[in-house]
Amino acid sequence: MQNASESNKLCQQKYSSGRLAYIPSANAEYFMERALQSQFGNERGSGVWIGVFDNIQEGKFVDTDGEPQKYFNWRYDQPNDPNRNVDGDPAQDCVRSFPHDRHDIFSWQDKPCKENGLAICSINLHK
Ligand SMILES: [Ca+2]
Ligand SMILES: [Ca+2]
Repeated sequence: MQNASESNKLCQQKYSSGRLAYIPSANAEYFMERALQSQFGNERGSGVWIGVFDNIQEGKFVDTDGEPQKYFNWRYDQPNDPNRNVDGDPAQDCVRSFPHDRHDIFSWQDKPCKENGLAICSINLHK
Protein backbone atom coordinates (compact mmCIF):
# COMPACT_ATOMS: atom_id res chain seq x y z
CA MET A 1 0.00 0.00 0.00
CA GLN A 2 1.22 3.48 -0.83
CA ASN A 3 -0.03 7.03 -1.20
CA ALA A 4 -1.56 8.41 -4.40
CA SER A 5 1.53 9.94 -5.98
CA GLU A 6 3.69 6.92 -5.10
CA SER A 7 0.97 4.75 -6.64
CA ASN A 8 1.04 6.73 -9.88
CA LYS A 9 4.87 6.48 -10.00
CA LEU A 10 4.65 2.76 -9.35
CA CYS A 11 2.25 2.37 -12.28
CA GLN A 12 4.66 4.36 -14.50
CA GLN A 13 7.65 2.28 -13.44
CA LYS A 14 5.91 -1.04 -13.82
CA TYR A 15 4.36 -0.44 -17.24
CA SER A 16 5.71 1.84 -19.98
CA SER A 17 2.39 3.66 -20.45
CA GLY A 18 1.16 2.99 -16.91
CA ARG A 19 -0.63 5.46 -14.69
CA LEU A 20 -3.29 5.38 -11.99
CA ALA A 21 -6.50 3.97 -13.43
CA TYR A 22 -8.34 6.06 -15.98
CA ILE A 23 -12.07 5.53 -15.40
CA PRO A 24 -14.05 7.03 -18.27
CA SER A 25 -17.37 5.25 -17.74
CA ALA A 26 -19.54 3.09 -15.52
CA ASN A 27 -18.68 0.13 -17.74
CA ALA A 28 -14.97 0.66 -17.20
CA GLU A 29 -15.53 0.91 -13.47
CA TYR A 30 -17.59 -2.26 -13.41
CA PHE A 31 -14.75 -4.09 -15.17
CA MET A 32 -12.29 -2.71 -12.59
CA GLU A 33 -14.48 -3.83 -9.69
CA ARG A 34 -14.65 -7.39 -10.95
CA ALA A 35 -10.86 -7.46 -11.37
CA LEU A 36 -10.40 -6.13 -7.83
CA GLN A 37 -12.67 -8.75 -6.38
CA SER A 38 -10.65 -11.57 -7.88
CA GLN A 39 -7.27 -9.96 -7.07
CA PHE A 40 -7.67 -8.58 -3.59
CA GLY A 41 -10.66 -10.28 -1.98
CA ASN A 42 -11.52 -8.64 1.33
CA GLU A 43 -8.43 -6.41 1.31
CA ARG A 44 -10.13 -4.19 -1.29
CA GLY A 45 -12.27 -2.90 1.58
CA SER A 46 -9.59 -0.27 2.18
CA GLY A 47 -10.30 1.21 -1.24
CA VAL A 48 -8.06 1.72 -4.26
CA TRP A 49 -6.49 4.90 -5.62
CA ILE A 50 -7.79 5.83 -9.04
CA GLY A 51 -6.50 8.46 -11.47
CA VAL A 52 -8.76 11.37 -10.45
CA PHE A 53 -7.43 14.53 -8.75
CA ASP A 54 -8.37 18.11 -7.92
CA ASN A 55 -4.96 19.20 -6.64
CA ILE A 56 -4.58 22.02 -9.22
CA GLN A 57 -7.95 23.69 -8.73
CA GLU A 58 -10.25 22.71 -5.89
CA GLY A 59 -13.39 21.00 -7.19
CA LYS A 60 -12.10 20.69 -10.77
CA PHE A 61 -11.34 16.99 -11.08
CA VAL A 62 -8.93 15.86 -13.79
CA ASP A 63 -7.45 12.56 -14.94
CA THR A 64 -3.74 11.65 -14.98
CA ASP A 65 -3.35 13.52 -18.31
CA GLY A 66 -4.78 16.66 -16.72
CA GLU A 67 -7.94 16.35 -18.83
CA PRO A 68 -11.29 17.11 -17.14
CA GLN A 69 -12.81 13.98 -15.58
CA LYS A 70 -16.31 13.57 -17.03
CA TYR A 71 -17.53 10.37 -15.34
CA PHE A 72 -17.99 10.38 -11.55
CA ASN A 73 -19.21 7.83 -9.06
CA TRP A 74 -19.20 9.78 -5.77
CA ARG A 75 -20.62 8.36 -2.58
CA TYR A 76 -23.74 10.32 -1.58
CA ASP A 77 -21.79 12.57 0.84
CA GLN A 78 -18.70 13.12 -1.33
CA PRO A 79 -16.65 15.00 -2.41
CA ASN A 80 -16.45 16.83 0.92
CA ASP A 81 -13.36 19.00 0.83
CA PRO A 82 -14.88 22.43 1.39
CA ASN A 83 -12.29 23.76 3.84
CA ARG A 84 -8.95 22.65 2.51
CA ASN A 85 -6.16 23.21 5.00
CA VAL A 86 -8.54 24.99 7.36
CA ASP A 87 -8.36 23.80 10.98
CA GLY A 88 -5.32 21.70 10.09
CA ASP A 89 -7.38 19.28 8.01
CA PRO A 90 -5.36 18.02 5.06
CA ALA A 91 -6.82 18.76 1.64
CA GLN A 92 -8.68 15.89 0.01
CA ASP A 93 -7.38 16.10 -3.54
CA CYS A 94 -7.04 12.43 -4.51
CA VAL A 95 -9.75 9.83 -5.02
CA ARG A 96 -10.19 6.29 -3.78
CA SER A 97 -12.91 3.89 -4.84
CA PHE A 98 -14.40 1.90 -1.96
CA PRO A 99 -16.75 -1.07 -2.04
CA HIS A 100 -20.01 -0.55 -0.20
CA ASP A 101 -20.14 -2.66 2.95
CA ARG A 102 -22.90 -5.02 2.00
CA HIS A 103 -23.63 -4.86 -1.69
CA ASP A 104 -20.12 -4.75 -3.09
CA ILE A 105 -20.99 -1.74 -5.19
CA PHE A 106 -18.15 0.76 -5.40
CA SER A 107 -18.32 4.51 -4.92
CA TRP A 108 -15.74 7.28 -4.72
CA GLN A 109 -14.42 9.38 -1.87
CA ASP A 110 -11.98 12.25 -2.10
CA LYS A 111 -9.15 11.62 0.37
CA PRO A 112 -5.87 13.21 1.47
CA CYS A 113 -3.29 12.17 -1.14
CA LYS A 114 -0.82 11.08 1.56
CA GLU A 115 -3.02 8.26 2.86
CA ASN A 116 -1.97 4.75 1.98
CA GLY A 117 -4.13 2.50 -0.13
CA LEU A 118 -4.12 -0.10 -2.83
CA ALA A 119 -3.76 1.18 -6.37
CA ILE A 120 -5.02 0.14 -9.76
CA CYS A 121 -3.13 1.05 -12.92
CA SER A 122 -4.24 1.67 -16.51
CA ILE A 123 -2.02 0.94 -19.48
CA ASN A 124 -2.46 2.28 -23.00
CA LEU A 125 -1.95 -0.57 -25.47
CA HIS A 126 -1.63 1.85 -28.37
CA LYS A 127 1.47 3.63 -27.03
CA1 LIG B 1 -10.13 18.66 -3.11
CA1 LIG C 1 -13.84 12.98 1.30
